Amino acid sequence: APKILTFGEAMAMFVADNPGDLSAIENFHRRLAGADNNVAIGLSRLGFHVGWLSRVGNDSFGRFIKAALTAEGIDARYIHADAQHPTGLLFKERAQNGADPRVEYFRRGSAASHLTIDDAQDVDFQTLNHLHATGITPALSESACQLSHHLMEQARAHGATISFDPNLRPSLWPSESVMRSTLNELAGRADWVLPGLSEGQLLTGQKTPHDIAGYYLDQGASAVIIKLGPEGSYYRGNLDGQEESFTVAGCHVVEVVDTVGAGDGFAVGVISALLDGRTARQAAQRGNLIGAQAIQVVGDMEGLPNRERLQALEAELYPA
Ligand code: KDG
Repeated sequence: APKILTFGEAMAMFVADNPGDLSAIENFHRRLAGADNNVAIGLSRLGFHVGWLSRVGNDSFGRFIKAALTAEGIDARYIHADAQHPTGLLFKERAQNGADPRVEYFRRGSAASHLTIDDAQDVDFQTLNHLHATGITPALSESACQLSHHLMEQARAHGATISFDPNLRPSLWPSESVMRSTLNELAGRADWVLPGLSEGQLLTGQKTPHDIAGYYLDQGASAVIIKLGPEGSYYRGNLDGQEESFTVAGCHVVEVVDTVGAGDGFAVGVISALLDGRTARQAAQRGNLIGAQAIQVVGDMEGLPNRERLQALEAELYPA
């Protein structure tokens, strides 16, 4: 059974061939999207045995998702088919000049929004080392939110570590206050909390990385790593024995092609490094490094490196 588990909604994503408002775009390229499955792909490329739990529709896009993830080496045993509801879709503007592109979702009522606790029935928690959760899944529906709580609770009860990326998607939530309280509650179940700076500010009401981290450390996290964009990342936690905090500089990026997926790449770097037994500093560095790879391509996950490429990049950037 998989050693690492992620869960949530994957979508077929249509990226506009040209810049401009989507209403005027005729041609799109199809890719794969979904924050949690991006993380699954990144970890699988690094050689981890990863499972991804979800529901996909009994349609061409559901088959596309399952085939794409299987081709990436992801264990598909927890991908359930839902004959009643369609696979979610997403359309994305062509990004320009490094700005965040706009997206339009067609995912309300999707197969993945019908995820429930029942979908976790067959999960083998005994063999699980790590669970990665995002703040998108609990936004999909009440039942998907219950599943998020359930998986985190069970993972913790069985001694697995848990990472949590809040991944704020305000348009998917009924209100900002529900988003805030739900995500803070879920973060309270995690060991490693990975917000972006503005996400952390919005969720905790704190201003500085130090205070945002303090909020989640008080809730029981052992590490908070805050993404600072081009400025790198900030770590505060007690992973390596005693509490420490530091900032790790960002990586050089040749050209920002599309920022979407940076946070997922960051999570891949942090999780893989910590599971590899690296220090907190090395984990923050690897998060920056892989996040920087993700933004130099149009899609979310095309830039995620395999083990060999990662070793070459690390040797170049952080010579021993
Ligand atoms: O992190 C990347 C995701 O934002 C993208 O793949 C789409 O999952 C997605 C979402 O809900 O925005």
